[in-house]
Amino acid sequence: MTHQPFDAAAASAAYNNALQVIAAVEPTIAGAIRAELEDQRSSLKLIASENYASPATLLTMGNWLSDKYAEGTVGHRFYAGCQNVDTVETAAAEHAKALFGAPHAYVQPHSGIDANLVAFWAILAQRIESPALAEASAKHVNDLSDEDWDKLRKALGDQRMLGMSLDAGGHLTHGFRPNISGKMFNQHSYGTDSETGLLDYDEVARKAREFKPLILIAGYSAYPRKVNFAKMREIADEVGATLMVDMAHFAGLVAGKVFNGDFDPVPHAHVTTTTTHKSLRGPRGGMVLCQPEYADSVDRGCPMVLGGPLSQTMAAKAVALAEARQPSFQTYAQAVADNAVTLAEGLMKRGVKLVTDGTENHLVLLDVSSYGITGRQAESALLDAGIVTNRNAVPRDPNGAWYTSGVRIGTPALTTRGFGADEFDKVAELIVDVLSSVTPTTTAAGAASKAKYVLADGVADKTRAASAEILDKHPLYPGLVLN
Ligand code: DSN
Repeated sequence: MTHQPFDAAAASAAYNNALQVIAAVEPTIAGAIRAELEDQRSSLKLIASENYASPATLLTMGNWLSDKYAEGTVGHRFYAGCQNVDTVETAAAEHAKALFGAPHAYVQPHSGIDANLVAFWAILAQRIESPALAEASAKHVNDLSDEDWDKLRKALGDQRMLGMSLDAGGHLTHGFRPNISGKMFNQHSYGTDSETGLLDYDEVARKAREFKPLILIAGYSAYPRKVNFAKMREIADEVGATLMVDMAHFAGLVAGKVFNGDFDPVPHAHVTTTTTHKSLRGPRGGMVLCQPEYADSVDRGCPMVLGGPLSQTMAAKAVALAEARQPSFQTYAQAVADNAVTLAEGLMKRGVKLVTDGTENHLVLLDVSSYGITGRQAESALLDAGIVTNRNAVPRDPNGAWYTSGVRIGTPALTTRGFGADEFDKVAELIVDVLSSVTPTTTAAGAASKAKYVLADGVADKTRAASAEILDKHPLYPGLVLN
């Protein structure tokens, strides 16, 4: 049982009463909330970045803390009457520091992108030697003149960032064009070895020496292996870069001590960012942890790049982080990693090609090209059968980022439901049954479609029935009953 324990009778009463209050005003929304619980209960949720937060965490977000403005930091707000927000923000930051052994925690970011933006600006403010930036960062952001901003933009023009390429599993916010980070920074990427699919630290070091980045960024959203952050720090130190780690995907494995020593980013990175809702199993939001020399700049996140903090979400972060500090979270995190290995082995023994031929974290990346289909067709066919995943590019993907040749699958959510080795082996079998039953449709010109397909008759129903059998044995929020 890896659910966070909760009082099912109290949670049922709370949700039934809340839904009654909501339905009296807008029944459509009460209906959608009910339907979402039903959908989540009845599908195999394998999206690597999703999880199920506890009722305590979820309930903490629905209250009057939401109504308070609190721009600024604890004890230094731009609004009066923030004493309770101060309590909430302090509790969340203290839990984060204790859980991750971080010298400083900033819990205001609303999302992972926001956390990364806060980190980028903090690093720029701390590191840029340009007189324009030094002058600008010595002032409070509200005191910058138009002329200061002009100089600042010019000073920022050629700042360099080295991060993992998107198709190797890096993230959009690590300097890629569609994101602001790709406009703020001149970005170069390191990839993975073309044979093994593994991160090649010698290549990272070579590129770092050549490119001399201001920021070396580590972290990923689709790389199925752990990263040696001690090595990454050595590389950063050699070239004078700031090491920033985005641990959004694997924060739960760090919190649960599955990743420790060289593989724990927090003691090695100057700045570590994360989301709180993935493997960490908290509310939807972000967070920045950093070494003391970055703390003042990080704390300027609001109003530098963030709107007023979401006090109700900071409160929920405190609750979820308190949960993650309990020994049971370590059991959960280890089960997430063990289940990923079972899933990987279950898929490989049935003939599926996995990027890196395995996993060391919470996710596996399937290369579905041997089935003659794209990632998009695989994702859609699996969804038809009640298996929720997402398509993802594989390294050097010939089908690009839209159709892709891969499907990314993660274990955090179903492990929360209590799935273990037997269940994940069965999940592997169901996935392979579906993938083997998909045929791309052919266009009028005789080419295979990259999006359309036919799933053999009966496969979706058979898979849904088999899934329902396992899901029924591992109910989501056991004992929580809606009227
Ligand atoms: N959207 C998240 C994911 O699915 O990995 C990262 O931003």
